[in-house]
Amino acid sequence: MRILILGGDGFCGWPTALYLSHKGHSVAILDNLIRREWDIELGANSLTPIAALNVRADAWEKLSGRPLQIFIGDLQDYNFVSNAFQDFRPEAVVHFAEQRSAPYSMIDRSHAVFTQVNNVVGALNVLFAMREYTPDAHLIKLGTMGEYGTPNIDIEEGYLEIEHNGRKDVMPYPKQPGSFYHLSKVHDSHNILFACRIWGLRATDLNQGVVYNVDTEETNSEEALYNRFDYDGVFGTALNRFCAETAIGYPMTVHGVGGQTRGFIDIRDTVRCIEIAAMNPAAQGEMKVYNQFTEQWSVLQLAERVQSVAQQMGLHPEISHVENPRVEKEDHYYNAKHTKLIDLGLQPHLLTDETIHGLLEKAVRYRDRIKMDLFPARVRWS
Ligand code: NAD
Ligand code: USQ
Repeated sequence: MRILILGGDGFCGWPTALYLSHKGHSVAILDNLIRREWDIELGANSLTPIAALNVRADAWEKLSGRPLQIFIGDLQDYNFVSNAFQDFRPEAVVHFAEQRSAPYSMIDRSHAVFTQVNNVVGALNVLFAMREYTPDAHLIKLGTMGEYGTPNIDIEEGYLEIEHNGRKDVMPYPKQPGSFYHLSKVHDSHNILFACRIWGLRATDLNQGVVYNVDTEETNSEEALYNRFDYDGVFGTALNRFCAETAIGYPMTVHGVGGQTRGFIDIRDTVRCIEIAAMNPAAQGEMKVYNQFTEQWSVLQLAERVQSVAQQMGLHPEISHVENPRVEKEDHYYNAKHTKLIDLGLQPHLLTDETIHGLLEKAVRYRDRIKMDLFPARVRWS
């Protein structure tokens, strides 16, 4: 298939591009490289060294013999988006290209506005380009489990059957997101559903949980292909941050009591889920929704898993309960369905001690690159 990866220079997009290229698909990457600018803005860096996009793409072509076509530009620029769609004519479009940090979206008014404009306008431009140039293509859009929030009932995969005053209907599951970033994903979901309904587009909305681990077989094959490893308080996510912190003896930053429970997924399963979605396109006019995670953990449970593996490695892991900078429930019911991708053939990499060991090892190897002052999460919700 001809697959266009929007956001293909990012944490999920780069390994997905290589995985699908390795599987024999014709892959193009579209990215405006803004993620690298946010690192500069925040004084942050990837724990692992990451090559420039043209350098990593050349390294991949040299290794695999498979070129990656590159489009550098902004999804907010419709002329650029139109040209890329007319040039590449994708059969599937994988959309990762958004501002994806909840803390970044909560810094202040301008970061909240930027996040929602970037994400909502970018996704709208993709929908219009698909309608105009590739109406049969399949949109695979990254949403997030955080769209649902933490309701006191089971979370279904996208839709909920409701009975009201004696009548029944199937409707989008109610959304109670926890940041302006997560809200942008809710807005996208509504726009995509509407575009499917009125224009007959096909789409799959993947409500992904928190991604952990860093590399896939392809990105691990040489240093020029390494994936980014975010560990700072804005873009770093729970388990990976705990490993980076432990690697230099910094106490793991569990927010509050740590009972916050989320769905988690290994990056190796992320790339496979995208492949599964691509191989099972939605029908014309349909928006499928899958919950893309494999296990639920509380953040304290994750910290304890890291602690146990790190002790076996002779490290000295500590867990600290820092004041929670977010407004979120720290002790709550959580039971989210996630069977649809398994039914389609996903064989999950569940969280093993070996995976945590690998992450800790990588963090120890690059510990000199860690800037300790990036660990505290300083962005406050209230
Ligand atoms: P990332 O920030 O590493 O990558 C996003 C990429 O998109 C970056 O390379 C960035 O330069 C590019 N981009 C952003 N805005 C753009 C624009 N307007 N035009 C062109 N390119 C643009 O993020 P990620 O971790 O790879 O996440 C990818 C997607 O998956 C996001 O939509 C995110 O919401 C979703 N997701 C991520 C996680 C996670 O834990 N990382 C979990 C659930 C869902
Ligand atoms: N947390 C800690 N300590 C830390 C970091 C986080 O206790 O050092 C807690 C947070 O308070 C939160 C939970 O861990 O309760 C998850 O936070 P996170 O930073 O790991 O992830 P989150 O902000 O939810 O966002 C990440 C990605 C985002 C994606 C989302 C999936 O950055 O793009 O949408 O995971 S989900 O959480 O399912 O919405």
